[in-house]
Amino acid sequence: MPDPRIPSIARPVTAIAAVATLAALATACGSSSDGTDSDAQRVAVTITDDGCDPTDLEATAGPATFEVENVDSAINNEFEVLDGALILGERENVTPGLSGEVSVNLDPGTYDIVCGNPGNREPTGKLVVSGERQAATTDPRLREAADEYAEWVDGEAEELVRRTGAFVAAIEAGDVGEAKELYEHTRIPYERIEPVAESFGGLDPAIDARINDIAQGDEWTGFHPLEKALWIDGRIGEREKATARRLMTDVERLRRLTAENTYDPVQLANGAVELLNEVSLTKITGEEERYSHTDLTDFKANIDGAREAFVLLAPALREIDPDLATEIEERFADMYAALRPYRVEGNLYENYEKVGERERQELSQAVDALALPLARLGGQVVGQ
Ligand SMILES: [Cu+2]
Repeated sequence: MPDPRIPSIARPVTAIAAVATLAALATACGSSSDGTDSDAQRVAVTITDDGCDPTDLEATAGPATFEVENVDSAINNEFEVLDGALILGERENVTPGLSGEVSVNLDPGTYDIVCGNPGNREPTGKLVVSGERQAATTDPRLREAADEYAEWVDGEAEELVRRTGAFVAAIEAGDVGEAKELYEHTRIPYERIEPVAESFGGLDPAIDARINDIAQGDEWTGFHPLEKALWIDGRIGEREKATARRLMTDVERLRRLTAENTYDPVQLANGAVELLNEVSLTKITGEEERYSHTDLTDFKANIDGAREAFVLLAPALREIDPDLATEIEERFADMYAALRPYRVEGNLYENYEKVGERERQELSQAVDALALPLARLGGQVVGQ
């Protein structure tokens, strides 16, 4: 998936670590609906054509909120903090003129940072975190939320393995009709937990890459080459059977990784935001399921995944910031109301080709309206 490396630009190391006045904000954070978040330190970073400005960042261990701004870069639009191959936090889709936030709990150490785009996620600089390791979360309700989320993700991964097993069996049997029947249903648990898969580096591209994500000479694997074979070519050959077996191995690996994974409450909030980003970047556009046109079913699964994370955080959020809790609740209700007319049965939704331009716009607006308050969730949860 990543494109050839952009040469790193030699630049003097500038660093900022904007530490907010802890005491003042700590007393105010019980009811901060004014957009001021918890007592996390705030670190400003600007996305430019060349990477991040400043190129390298400094922070102290503990909760941190990165304020990401894109003034005028038409090339780059996302910011990531990487712990080796793992994505610790990211903010995507920050197009020119926009800004956004991502909150994370930082342990001491050196991290790679990326100011890039979906086609280029090569590190552009470093983040150096000093100080003592901090306990991530002290609020017992948030810890409970994170534990319950881990269990839920596990259950979804298990369901994914089960459904993929049936789908792969149909491919192995060369049964195009049966495989097409199972495809849409099979992908639902994946789309619900996609940010977790994404956090494991190469696993998401292996399972879910589209043809345009693949660098020349790289092998295209996962669901989407099978989608193309089923809907466009209408045939299953040895190559597709091999792709299906590889897919099975990859989803089993995902399940093993989720089984031992634990979460920081702020990751639930970040995952919810990423799912909304997924919807606006790949579902509204019809990019994700361009052969089967099952985008709306993925769309609903992404929303369900975000909703699960929110529902688990909600009891704590209602005390931290009741207005934000209510606002997110209402926007979720609007989102589901906007999707409802397209429901076919169960969790399956209308063929996206039948959804007109104006209707797509309406869905997109509901997503944006939900994404806005949801983006403030992480800042309220981090450091609690
Ligand atoms: Cu996807």
